[in-house]
Amino acid sequence: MNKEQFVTKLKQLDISGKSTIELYNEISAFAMSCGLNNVEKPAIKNAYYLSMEFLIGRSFYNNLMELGVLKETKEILAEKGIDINVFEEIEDAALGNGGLGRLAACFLDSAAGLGLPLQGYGIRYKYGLFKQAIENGFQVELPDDWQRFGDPWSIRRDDEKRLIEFADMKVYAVPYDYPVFGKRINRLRLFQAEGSPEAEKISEYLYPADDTAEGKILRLRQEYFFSAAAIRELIEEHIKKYGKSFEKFPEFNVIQLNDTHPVLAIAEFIRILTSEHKVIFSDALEIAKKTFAYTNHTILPEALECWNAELLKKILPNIYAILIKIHLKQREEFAKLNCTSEEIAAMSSYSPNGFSMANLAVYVGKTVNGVAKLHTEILKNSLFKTVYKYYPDKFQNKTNGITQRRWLMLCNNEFSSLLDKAIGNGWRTDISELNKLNRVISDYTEDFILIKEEKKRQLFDYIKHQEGIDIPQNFLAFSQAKRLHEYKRQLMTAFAILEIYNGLKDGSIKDFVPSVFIFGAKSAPGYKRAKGIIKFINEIAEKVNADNQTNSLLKVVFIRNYNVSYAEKIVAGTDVSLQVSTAGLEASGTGNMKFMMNGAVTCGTMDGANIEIVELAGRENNYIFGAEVDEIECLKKDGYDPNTYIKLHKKAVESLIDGTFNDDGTGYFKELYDSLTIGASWHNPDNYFVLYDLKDYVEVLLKINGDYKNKYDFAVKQLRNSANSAYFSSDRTIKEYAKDIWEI
Ligand code: 26Q
Repeated sequence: MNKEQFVTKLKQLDISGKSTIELYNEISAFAMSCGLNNVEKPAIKNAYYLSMEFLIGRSFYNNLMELGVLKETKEILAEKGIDINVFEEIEDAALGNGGLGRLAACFLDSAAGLGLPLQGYGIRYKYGLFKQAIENGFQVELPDDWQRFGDPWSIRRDDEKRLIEFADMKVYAVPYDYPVFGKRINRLRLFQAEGSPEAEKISEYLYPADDTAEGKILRLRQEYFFSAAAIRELIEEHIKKYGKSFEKFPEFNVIQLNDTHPVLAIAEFIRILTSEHKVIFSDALEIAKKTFAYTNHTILPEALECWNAELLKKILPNIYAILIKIHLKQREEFAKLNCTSEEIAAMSSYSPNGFSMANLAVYVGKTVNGVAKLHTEILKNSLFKTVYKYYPDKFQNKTNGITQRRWLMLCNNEFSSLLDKAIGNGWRTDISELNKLNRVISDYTEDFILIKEEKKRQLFDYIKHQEGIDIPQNFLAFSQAKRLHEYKRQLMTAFAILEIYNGLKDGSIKDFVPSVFIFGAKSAPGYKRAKGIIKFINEIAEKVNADNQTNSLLKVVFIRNYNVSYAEKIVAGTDVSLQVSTAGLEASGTGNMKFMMNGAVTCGTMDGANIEIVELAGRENNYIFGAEVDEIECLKKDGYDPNTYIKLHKKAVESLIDGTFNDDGTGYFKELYDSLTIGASWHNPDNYFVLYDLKDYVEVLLKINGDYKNKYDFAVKQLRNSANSAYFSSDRTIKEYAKDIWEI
């Protein structure tokens, strides 16, 4: 970055009569041109991150920070009478649903920050994840037209567009390049589909479901579209530099598949090598086996993609043919290993159900990784048990991480400054130095209490402004912010709140410290139960907040349109992070890490990365409750009857059906009740053990409430969490990928 040049330009900027959006575009353009001044030479070996989602959030503040001019920009604008916060009007680029997409964005940030050559490939959706409105307590989806603010952080590359062919149409993939600033400048290349109105549909919408493997043609087209564009480009680049020596391809390229969504890239790679460059099939497959690596992000069966054979044959006949060939080769290989027919069936990428993208990825992938210790163990011992038996060396763990630049430095300047004072500013470039805080916690606890209060005040002010709900400053803040899903158990939190509310009303709960429960969550538009849960929480919020007998003690807020920018405020202003998924089902979680780093305690189950959080920060500094994986397994085996537990929570649970709350005749609440008590054709009653864990949950929430009376000791626990959070920096995660998988 040429800082002087930027500062001069900014000082000369004439602001008169310009709208915020115009200023945003001009300042961003200055930063782009100065930031791109000295792009270094491409690396010899690059890692490529193929992902359907990049949940970037707002680029403006982050990029100015990475370019080292955020402070100057703030000052220069202030001189001109502009508060830098006006740019919060520019909405996020939400080209992702949740954890998987945000992880991709954190990884790009960390790689650039560390100077590692990691390049991203994805789709430039015209509309990102829907904007969420709440009408009468119900979620309503509105289109997210993020480009209406302009897109000054990208460069369109018409000269590098490529043609992608389906059986029934041809589509141009036009690249848009987003520089990722850091110690080196990497590139996120997002493809936009063009050529005809049908073609344009391919990159029109982000799939808003984060769980269902619906066999939708459009989804198939999206997956192939960007995977094929990326692969074609990489092969052409290789030929340009090294000729047709494809056996050398893995020396210069490694391709990380972000879940199964880009797995067709494997077939496309083999297709191009065999049909366009006359490489023999088995050689092409061997090269692919050295090039691709696969990350799994979920074990939920409904999220494991399986492509229907007829559909593939129709839309992508050449890819279909390659997939069949891979499958035959695979069977040969398994037979040589003397696998039983059950084992072959378990590992096979083709079955009467269709083509299993996960089985293809683990077969071809040189490595397979889970995203937290427990999750990787589950992959080895359950989901991919058979593969693990025959190919144990493929399996690795790579516990997720988050970038401390966005999730601490940018969102919590106040705490960051305190850290500078307490341990020096070395942690800003080497996050492992955060551990030093452990030695001086008692010297800075009082300061930290004040900072937490300030961040809480900022959050509550924002909530007041956005949601119109007043939360007094002294309230203890609990937050559950994540996608709405049954396994994440927001419903269990809703019941726990009702238990507390009822206890306050009947006087059985005494000496209660005023508390607020903050929810942020979007439901997939077609996910009825999740939508029912949102309505239920909003009904509870309305009742509880309006009750003058209790509302000086208890409040509930369901924030609208939870997104990256809102998250930045929530993680900094929260005391207690709620991470209460059914044990075994949350692959990792990354929100848990953001809260931890900002000094919140975790109230959670032994699931995903929570386990590693308490390992590092101490179980005594967090609040763990509920059934662990083994216990859940036993319950499933021995038969679990939720009706024996309902008795303990009759009033709360029956409020779904006894007229306490109103779902406007949608039937949502009755359906939720039935899901707990009688189950449905596709699952047992209370499939996620909400009622089983509820009693412990309420107890632990009350314990936290009691502990908070000693503010000092509570703040020490919070600081212990932050002081031990360096491990959850995505810098650490990326270094592990670079060393153990990518060899860059
Ligand atoms: C599949 C088929 C059809 C349509 C959509 C999908 C689909 C889309 C998104 C399936 C899964 C996803 C996203 C999954 C996801 O976000 N998983 C989360 O990944 C995080 C990063 O590793 C983890 O921290 C979370 O625990 C995990 O839930």
